[in-house]
Amino acid sequence: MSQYKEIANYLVSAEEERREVPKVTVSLKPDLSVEEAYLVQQEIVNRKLSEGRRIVGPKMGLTSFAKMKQMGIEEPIYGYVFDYMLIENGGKVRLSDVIHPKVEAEVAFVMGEDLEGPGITGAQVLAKTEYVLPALEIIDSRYENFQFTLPDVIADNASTSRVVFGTSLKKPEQFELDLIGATLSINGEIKELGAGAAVLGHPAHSVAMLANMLARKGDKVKKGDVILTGGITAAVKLNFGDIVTGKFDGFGEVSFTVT
Ligand code: 0L1
Ligand code: MG
Repeated sequence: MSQYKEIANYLVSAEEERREVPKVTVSLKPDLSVEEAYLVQQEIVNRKLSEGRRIVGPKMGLTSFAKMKQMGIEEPIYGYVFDYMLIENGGKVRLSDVIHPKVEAEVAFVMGEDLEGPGITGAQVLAKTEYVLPALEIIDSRYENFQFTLPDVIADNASTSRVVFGTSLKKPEQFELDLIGATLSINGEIKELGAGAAVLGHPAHSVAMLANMLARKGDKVKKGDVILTGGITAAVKLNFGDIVTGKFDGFGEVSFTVT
């Protein structure tokens, strides 16, 4: 078995057994590079597909300039959302299904056509988008204390765990997505807020960058993909009993309860 597959199995076991594990770079592979980390991530994707899971869409992470500066990186990262990660709007996230979850508010895109990089622009993304919708992403690093290096978090499928999509589908031309304000409340108290511009200046730039990054491995954004573009707000830790609500100005509301 390749070392990438071994690391992928290590991370999938942590996810399935709901336990945090030491970072890959602590001892399994201290010299793991970003390129190798994406090969590990691909092994995770292959394993889930072979188990009958379906990809909902790729997602972007670390898209705020603040997070990129904090991690010392110049471009965001991507991972994949699978069907088993979906929670219905108004539904429940069970703490026993996850490790140490956090939530962030995001804008999602539903693609009406394929987007093949390199050279894709935000304007091209908007022209090929069928709908946009609000979402809450639950991230859940498999690593101890939610701490990692850049290769670690890429290998760990960008901490992807659960997603609640809103039920209001909007046409992208109805909105200036960079100006949409969002609040993230827990038990009625606003914990974080932000605007669409927190995502690389405009959420469409995030999808463009995703298409351009996927092109490096000969892949593309596909018609029908539902894409999380990155956090408008910082991520907030979840606790038992939390009622979580994301309100997006004129765009919709998304909520779930932690049980
Ligand atoms: O979706 C995200 O922005 C998460 C990317 C990975 C970083 C993290 O877990 O905070
Ligand atoms: Mg996210």
